[in-house]
This record gives sequence, structure tokens and C-alpha cells, in this order.
Amino acid sequence: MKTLLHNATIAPMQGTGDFIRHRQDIIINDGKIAAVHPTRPLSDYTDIAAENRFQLEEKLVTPGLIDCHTHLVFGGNRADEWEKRLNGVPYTDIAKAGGGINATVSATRQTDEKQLYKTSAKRLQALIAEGVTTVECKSGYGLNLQAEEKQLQIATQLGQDFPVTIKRTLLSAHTVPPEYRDNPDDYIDLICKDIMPTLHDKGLVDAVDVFCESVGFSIAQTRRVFERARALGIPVKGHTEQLSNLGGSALVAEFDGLSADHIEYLDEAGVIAMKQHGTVATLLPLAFYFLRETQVPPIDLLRKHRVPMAVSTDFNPGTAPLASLRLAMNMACTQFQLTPAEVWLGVTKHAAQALGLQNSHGQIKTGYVADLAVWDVKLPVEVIYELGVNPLYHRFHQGRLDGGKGDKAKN
Ligand code: DI6
Ligand code: FE
Repeated sequence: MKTLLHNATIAPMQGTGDFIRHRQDIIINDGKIAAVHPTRPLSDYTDIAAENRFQLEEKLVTPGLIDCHTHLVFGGNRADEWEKRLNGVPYTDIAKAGGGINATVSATRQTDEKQLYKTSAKRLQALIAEGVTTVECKSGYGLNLQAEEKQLQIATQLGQDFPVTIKRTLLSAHTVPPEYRDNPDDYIDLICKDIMPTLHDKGLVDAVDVFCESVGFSIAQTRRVFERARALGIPVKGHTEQLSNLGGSALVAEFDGLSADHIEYLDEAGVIAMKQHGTVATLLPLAFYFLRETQVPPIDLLRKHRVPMAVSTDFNPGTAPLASLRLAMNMACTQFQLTPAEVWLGVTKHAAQALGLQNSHGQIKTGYVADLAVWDVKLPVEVIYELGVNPLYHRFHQGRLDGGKGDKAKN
């Protein structure tokens, strides 16, 4: 089936990300971008059915947005904990009372599939409504085989039911579950010998992630998880240098990892290692904001060494309960001083690279998947600038106007 987007302004997200082309036609065939060229008269397109021609009158078309780091599937929430913190209860007291990541682990284990699916679907719909066409979903709130599988199965199901591409990341090494509190290395054994290979065999794992941090897992433990992933042929990524500098990002790079994420405390040696191995720097300004952090990631070093920067929500119940990639884009500008062009590349081309999709997603290019967002604006910066009003006009996933299975997203 052929579709025509007629007379668009396009931001193809190649090169520097800030160039746009006016008066362009995009032809979609079988879900892929078949051609992009200057506008021709509609009468030239007799082979395309009238209902598949979209006259855009110079509206802006960008690649569909890619949210390359989320923890979308989890049970419960931590609003109570947040309120306690705001009322002055020390974090250590909250942790002692079972708060933090393990509070969400317990809620996720207890919540049945149906309920988990329902709440996760709502969050996904919020992302979709802003023009997102690809979402990465992590496990990491199950922390045993059964509950990690439950999270990844729900992520898979969401990708089948909604007009969005879902990539699944195994984050069993998110924190030490209560059963292993006194012997975390045995938990690493469990991940390497049981959880990872079993879920990989079931086809549920697209990447493996580790929270490498003093409050998470050490470099030695992270290395063990990465070695196992490499042996199974699974790409790795990391939550690294979020709260301190352990050298986790360089370790991700050593394993030719897809991305090192957070990276507020990253140093130049880590930046250079990432450059050498093609590892993307994923910036998460919403977590930075919600935690009221003050250490900004080393943006100038990333620029100097030309490390591609992605921008993502990190949507999660503890540090970023904010299901808006446009808000993350805005805050990447205000909090981290990225330029709008850098931010746009960060949610398209570079976010695709952070998921290993750089040859098929994130750009308007012949042969690429026709995941496209049509915006009722003239300039890309407008999508970042004005929040609270949704400028999305149309959204195409694999060439279909929110269509087919997309009808569900509207309910
Ligand atoms: N870093 C974070 O900011 C989140 N996970 C991580 O590794 C926190 C997740 C949570 O608090 O539930
Ligand atoms: Fe995260």
C-alpha cells in the first residue's frame, strides 16, 4: 500500500539535525519511506488512492520520536514516599521502612498481569500522544525470574497491541532484592545462570542493563553480567555515573555497549572510551530535575569528542514519574543547555542508535521505516518550546496513520 505526504516541511535528522527542507513530498510504500523529493502536483500521483494522500500544507514532518530509556512497566507508585520526603522525613528512614526501588519491586510482584498491563498501557498512550513511535521498556522491578518475565511479557504485549515499536531491556541488576540482601554476589549468579539465559531463550531480551553505582552494583559485578550477555550475544547498556564516578561508562564502552545513561559524573577518560566504541550518551534531565541534582553531565566534553547524545524520559516511579518526552526535551535545553538541534537528534537519530536501530529508524531517509510525526508548527524548536499544548497533527507508525492496531490507542 502506498501513502503520500504532500507538501511538507521536513526535518530529516541527518547530519547536524538543524536543517529543514521546504515543500517536500514523502512517499511511503509497505511501511517504508520509498522516496523523498520536492513537491509535485497531486495529479502526478494517480497510483496513490485519494484516502492515502495527506495534504500537509507545509506542516512539519519529523521522524517519530524515540524514547530510548524507560521503566514503563511497574506496579503501584511511590507518591506517598515522595510526599514524606517533602515533609522532611530523611531518605534513610524511608529506605529502612522498605521504601525506594524495593517498594516498587514488592508492588510489581504482587500486581497481576491484567492490572500491570492496564497501568503501563496508560503511560504508553501518554507517550504515543506526543508523537513517540519507539519506546524502550526495562525490567528491573521483578528481580526474580517469574516477575522479570512478567514485566517483559507485558512490554512485548504492549508492542503487539499498540502502534509503537517496543524494545525490551533486562535490568535484573537494578538493585539487590531482599532475599539476597546479605549475599549480592549470589544474586549476580542467579542473573547470569538463570534469569538472563532463560529469558533470552524465550526471546524477551533485546539488551541487558546494569545499575552500576555504590547503591547498585560494583564494577566487578557489572562486568560479570556484561560477560554473560556478551556470551549470549546480547548488547549491553548501563545506568552509569549517575551519583558518583565508578568508571561504569568506560566499562559499557569496553563491551561495545549501546549507551551509557545518566552520566552526570562522567569524566573525560570515560567520554573518550565511549567515543572509541560508538557508545551513545543518554541524558535523562527529568531524573536530574526530580532528584534536584546539581551536577550537570559533561556536555562540553561530549561535544568536544563528538559522542552522540540521546535524550529520554527515564520514566519510573522513583526518580522520574513524568511520562512526557517533550518535557524531557524542554528540560534538556533548560537544565543541560543542549541546543534544540541537539535535542532533536537526541530523540531521533541518536536515540535510535542507543537501541541499535540506527540503520532503520530515527531519520527521514529512503529505505527507513516510515515512523513519522506530523506537527502543526513551522519550526522544530516549537515542539520543544511550548508545553501543555500538543502540536501533534498526525502520527504514522510503520507507514500507517495511527491506524490498524492503533485504534486501541484512542480508547
Ligand atoms: N536510576 C534511577 O534513577 C532509577 N533507577 C536507576 O537505576 C531509580 C528507579 C527507582 O527509584 O525506582
Ligand atoms: Fe533508568
